[in-house]
Amino acid sequence: MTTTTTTRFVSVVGGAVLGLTAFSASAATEMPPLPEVKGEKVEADGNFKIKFSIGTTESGAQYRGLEYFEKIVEQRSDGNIQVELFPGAQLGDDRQATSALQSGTLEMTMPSTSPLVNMFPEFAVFDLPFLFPQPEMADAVLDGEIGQQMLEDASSQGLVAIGWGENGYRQLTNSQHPVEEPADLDGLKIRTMENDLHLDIWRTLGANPTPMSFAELFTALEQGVVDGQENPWITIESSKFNEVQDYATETNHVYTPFITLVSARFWDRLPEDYQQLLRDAATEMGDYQRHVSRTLNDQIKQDLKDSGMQITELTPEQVKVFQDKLEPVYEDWRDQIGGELIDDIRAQVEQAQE
Ligand code: EAX
Repeated sequence: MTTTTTTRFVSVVGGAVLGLTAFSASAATEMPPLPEVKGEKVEADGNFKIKFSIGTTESGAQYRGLEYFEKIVEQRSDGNIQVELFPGAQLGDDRQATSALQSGTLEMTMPSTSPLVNMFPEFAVFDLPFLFPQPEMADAVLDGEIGQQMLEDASSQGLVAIGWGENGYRQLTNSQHPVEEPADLDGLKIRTMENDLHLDIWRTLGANPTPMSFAELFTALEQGVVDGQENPWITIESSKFNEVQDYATETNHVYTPFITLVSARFWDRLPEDYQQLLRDAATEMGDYQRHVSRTLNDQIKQDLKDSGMQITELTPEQVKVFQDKLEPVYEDWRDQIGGELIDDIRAQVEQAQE
């Protein structure tokens, strides 16, 4: 490990790593320590088991968040609720896991909002390009009234929505050549999430997009079924997309939230005090998981470079070319998403910018 990486790593997790002596080359993905569990034990009747499934792998920030959730829930329920984690889409991708919650065969999952837009059309607002210039602006919206209302709205159709997390800012990768401007996308086959607005974005930019579930993505990239995809740095690394993608562009084109969902069938069997415990744990998981994701973001970008990926960092002028080209997408989607919601969020973002 180089000195710079060591310094960066130590600065990320502070004194907690000083006791460790050896680092492997992948030490950069070592996670910050899990925080202590705060709060009293919750007394209630019954024993419960939660299977919690996610699409991203064990080495991502999302999984680290789940480990904290597990620790909080198991400790504070005094072991009466046991949480078992299933990363890497082994129990299904975002959509499959969500429908397993609806049928009651799985208790929890934490998908990106984007593949759920067919169930909850207002989620499409988070697919609008360049909506949140800073992650804290997404926090303000998600943790404020709008996000709260959305959790309530999404607590229907056999689901209970209890919190937000972050997948993060999405970056473009591909196997063909560096991309610096929309013209470089001409003809590139880009996998998108199963989401019409994302398809529209990549079509508008001149690429040839195709929707596909996350679970199929690595193989599709490896076999050249698609040339590229887009996901946050941490997801690119934890899914090893860099092994089959030589080029990346730091586009930051969309900020994707994760939403924490519980099966309503399971929820209805829980004593109220345990329901509240899950809500509290989901909030703490969300805060911690955002923290992990943000602390590791730059470091992981550097790791990807070190591993040989050619990363194009765009100047503000270059970003503006993408933004301008995508401005029509706002008009096209305005009525479908709800103009008022878009205006509210944009107003909140502007306020936060001042
Ligand atoms: O569970 O499909 C994707 O690109 C997402 O990152 C997925 O929600 C991860």
